[in-house]
Amino acid sequence: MINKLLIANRGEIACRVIKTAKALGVKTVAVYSDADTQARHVKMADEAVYLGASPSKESYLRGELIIEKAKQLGVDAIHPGYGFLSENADFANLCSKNNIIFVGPPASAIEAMGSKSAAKHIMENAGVPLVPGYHGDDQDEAVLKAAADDMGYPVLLKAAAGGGGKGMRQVWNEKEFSAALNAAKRESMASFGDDHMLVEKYLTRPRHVEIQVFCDTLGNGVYLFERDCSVQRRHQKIIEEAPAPNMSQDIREKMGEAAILAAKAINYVGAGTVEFLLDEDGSFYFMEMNTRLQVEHPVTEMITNEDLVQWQLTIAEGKPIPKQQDELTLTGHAFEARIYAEDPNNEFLPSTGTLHLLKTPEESDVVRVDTGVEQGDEVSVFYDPMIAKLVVKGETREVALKRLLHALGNYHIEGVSTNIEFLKRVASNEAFVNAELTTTFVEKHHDALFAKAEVSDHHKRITLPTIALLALLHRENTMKAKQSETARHLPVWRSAGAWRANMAHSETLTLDFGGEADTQEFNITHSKTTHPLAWQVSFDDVNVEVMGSLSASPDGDLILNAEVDGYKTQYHFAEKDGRFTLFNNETHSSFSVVLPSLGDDSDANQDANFNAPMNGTIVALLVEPGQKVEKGEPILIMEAMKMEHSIVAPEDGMVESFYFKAGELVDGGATLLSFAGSEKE
Ligand code: MV4
Repeated sequence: MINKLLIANRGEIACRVIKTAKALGVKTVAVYSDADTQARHVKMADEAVYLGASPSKESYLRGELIIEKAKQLGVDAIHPGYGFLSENADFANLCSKNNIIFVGPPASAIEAMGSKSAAKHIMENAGVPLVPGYHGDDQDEAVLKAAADDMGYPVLLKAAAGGGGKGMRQVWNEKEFSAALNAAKRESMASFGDDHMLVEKYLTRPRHVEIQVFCDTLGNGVYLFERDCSVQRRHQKIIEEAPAPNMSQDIREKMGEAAILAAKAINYVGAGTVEFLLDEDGSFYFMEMNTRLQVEHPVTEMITNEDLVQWQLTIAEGKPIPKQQDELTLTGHAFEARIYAEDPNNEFLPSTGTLHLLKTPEESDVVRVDTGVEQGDEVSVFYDPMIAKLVVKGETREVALKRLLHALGNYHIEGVSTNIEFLKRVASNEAFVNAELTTTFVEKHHDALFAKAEVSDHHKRITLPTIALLALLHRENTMKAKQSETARHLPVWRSAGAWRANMAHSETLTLDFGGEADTQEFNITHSKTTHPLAWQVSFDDVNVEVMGSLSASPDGDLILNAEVDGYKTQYHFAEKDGRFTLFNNETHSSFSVVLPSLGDDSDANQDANFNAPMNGTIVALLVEPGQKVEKGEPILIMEAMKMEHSIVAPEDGMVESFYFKAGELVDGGATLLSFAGSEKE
């Protein structure tokens, strides 16, 4: 009986395993490194033990330390998750030697699947279909070439010690064979210290279809149908789905039975995944077997309504698999999109930083977010930059896909680059919608997936004016807040075109959207309507009235209710260090306000403008003409629109003369004073 479970992992899978353990009343122990001291999985577990420094080999890969901690805490079982020690036969053996249940397959099964060529020999003997090819020990070039000639070109050279796409090379005709073979052997020796090669018939448009299998210690084995993981980039899965689209029941059953054959061939126990290449003609071929719970297991849970971690724990306790094959049903369709902190515009390199905005789609029985992070967490360089898995289901693939797109539209992250926009592109791509899936999907549709986003009419006529509205409303709020702090001397205007609250004349508002020269200027005039928070916004051929209000929801989300040219809708927004993010299901935009530069003295005076921005009354002259003043020092206060405003010195210097006395009325636009910068004195 498992009463206490240690999860030898981190991130979303650790949280996911803890969730099921808690539901079963199993006590949980988390492990953590320096970087994960405040991590979500540590907070979710009943207990947590420190392993060491952030690099995995100094923490999460320290098998002996993990065992030692497990024994100290009276742990019955260890769940390895995926990655880290999950397919480490030595660690599985170490658990057994210390009478700790390893929630996974026997070490012998892990070892058997560790070598791709050994795995193929085992499967060949078990009658599992393999891609036509040569997997022999005789590595003489003539033997390999003869095999290639016999099966016909194109062929694929694969490093026996390789995997996950490493050490593969296509050969399109016999003339290329010798050079390609020697290059592939050199690469394999350099990468894996071994240059054994397999030669296979190259399937040019295969699908990656994998079968979820479960075997118990009593000889039972079932498959929980299939997942299509064809949409990959450089062997990184992007979106997975279950079941595989357009999969016939006949092929499903044949593939499932082949997967069970494969599992039984290695006396498998626990959760396993048998990967196949599915060719266009419906034939399928064993690729490899993964001896762990896969990242994408949630789509299988969605269509079977089974908890696969609960199955793992049940089997690890020596009990039979919870259901027989004929009790398992496939209902609906599910997708999983992997949300990554990476930059699709920069070779998908990982993006690190603080998740200062993390707004996830609302969860339900059809929308699930498996994540290991919370708002404010750091995405570090030490680990896989996965932020979450977004999993949705629907009665049909079409419904599920619509839900996926909608949920992606409600996933908002600031602080790191993410692949969310890229995921939306994939999910809305016509070929994807039509389930035209092959492992070459991303390269085949590269231009569509990576084209620069066009500025839509909606973005130009609604979103951009809304962004200007947010900037203006936020300024108003800031002004009022400061006013209430009796900060009367507010440098609300410091030079032409600067920010001015409640002004009654036009100004230029410049917003910076990031990227080179990606700024937009807006001409703003205070609308003639009676509404105090309405403006006329114009740029290019757009000229609309905007109005709205800012508020906070009960759970603290900041909300903008906007009306642009009569179109009303609601947005969430965030602001941090002057950078704004505005978002709703249709929109996600980040920007900052470009304040006119007052920094360099050379143009301070040219830009500085001492004109009354509106009708008002001079309240006080704060310095004497000729008196030296410092940059930013208040020099005049006037009252306008029931608010006091001050003009501050744009630089060190002095007021030469004032043109009005305290108490005098001034017209908007009247020059109030003349100023000489210190350089000119
Ligand atoms: C293949 C293949 C086409 N023909 N074998 C890629 C990594 C490893 N899982 C095996 N892989 C492939 N083996 C033959 N005979 C195409 C791939 C392949 C691939 C397979 C599954 C998912 C994505 C892939 C991306 C590129 C190539």
